[in-house]
Amino acid sequence: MRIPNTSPSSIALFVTAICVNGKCSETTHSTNVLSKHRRIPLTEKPPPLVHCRLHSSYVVEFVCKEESCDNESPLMCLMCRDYGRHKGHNHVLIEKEVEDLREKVREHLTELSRQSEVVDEALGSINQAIHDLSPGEESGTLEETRQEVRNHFRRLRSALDRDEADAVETLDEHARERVDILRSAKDRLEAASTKIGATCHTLQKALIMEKGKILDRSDDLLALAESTAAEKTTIPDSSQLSTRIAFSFANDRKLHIGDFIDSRVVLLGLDGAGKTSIVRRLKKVRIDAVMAPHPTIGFNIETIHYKNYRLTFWDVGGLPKFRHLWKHYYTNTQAVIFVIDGHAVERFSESIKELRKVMSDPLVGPCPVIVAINRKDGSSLNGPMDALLSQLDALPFQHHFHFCDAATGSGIDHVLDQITVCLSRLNGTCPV
Ligand SMILES: Nc1nc2c(ncn2[C@@H]2O[C@H](COP(=O)(O)OP(=O)(O)O)[C@@H](O)[C@H]2O)c(=O)[nH]1
Ligand SMILES: [Mg+2]
Repeated sequence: MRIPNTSPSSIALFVTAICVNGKCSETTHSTNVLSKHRRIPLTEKPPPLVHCRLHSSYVVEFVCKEESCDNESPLMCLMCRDYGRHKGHNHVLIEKEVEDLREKVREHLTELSRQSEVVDEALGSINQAIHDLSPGEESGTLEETRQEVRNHFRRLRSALDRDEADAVETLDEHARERVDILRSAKDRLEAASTKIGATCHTLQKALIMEKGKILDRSDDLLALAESTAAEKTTIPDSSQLSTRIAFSFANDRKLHIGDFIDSRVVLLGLDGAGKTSIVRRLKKVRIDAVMAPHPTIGFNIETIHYKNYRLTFWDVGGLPKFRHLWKHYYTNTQAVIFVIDGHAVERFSESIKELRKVMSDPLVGPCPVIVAINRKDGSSLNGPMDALLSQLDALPFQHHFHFCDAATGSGIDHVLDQITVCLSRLNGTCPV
């Protein structure tokens, strides 16, 4: 039990009760000294009184509200208010000020606890999102989305497998029809051959007959010879006997079998860039990696069949003294392949200069230009190669570029595919 200090301004004397069931306090307050004291529960115990720092026997009762007040503390006792540093200052009761402040603190607390709930909720959501997006988790949206992506590709693969099977079936069907036609032609020719053989045999025997006998049979023999000779024996032409099959694909990936389209492709580029080697590779001629450099004088011509194209490649000499002749080759051509040696860094700018000249010549017309960067697979780009690609990008003419390597053959198919895609666009035919 404790009796708090009281100031002279206090009106009541308070005693706090700390015994749990109150018995102790009742006993204590039954004495003469304390019987007049009022008892209140500990929870209602008033806060300790604050004493004025300047007038220690006075309790702080007011708070200064004077805007221009420059006193160290706004707390005022009666002495401060009536005679001291806060004399004449606006002021309010300390209880009111404290209550206002408590109200504000309560409001802040309410707001902060609301914010805390929001933050906790956000933290929960972040944790859930991290879990859902973390690779390796068995459940969660990443795993679900992965599954959808895999399903997408599974569907594409099975659609592609179906299209491939259909395309091969179409090809087999075409081959079967061709074989049927060839077999009937073969049957007809074999029948004709048998008949010709029999007739020849009869005529040969007639040659050694006695005079009377051959004359007796003269009408029969001549009629047989004439009728056999008159029989039509249709010999298949070379197109029927050609075993190359021209094919293309429609947008829906259906295989179409038709005729070959003839196209001319010109290979240009500096001497030593690899033009002749690329043509040899296209022709599937074995290339020795150590083939000695051998500048082309004039040009080489090679024809290859690819999909539904019969492509005639004009491999033109690239030495400086021949470059003024290039225009005679690219006039009216269907495609240009400009070859750059991907290792000859010191010749990149010369290559770009020549490429720019070709592409800006109106004689090239709408023909597609494919830039083949030879001796390079594109996997290890370095500074000069980056710079070359930027220069190619900056050219104000449409072109396509591919990395290739004539020595190993890598990337050559892409160049070929690009040619046929460009030619199909140009011809308005099915893309291949
Ligand atoms: N290692 C390597 N050497 C190549 C490649 N392409 C061409 N060469 C060599 O480079 C030299 C010049 O090639 P060539 O085809 O004659 O160049 P062209 O003047 O443009 O026709 C030859 O010695 C070729 O063997 C390639 O992709 N890799
Ligand atoms: Mg050459």
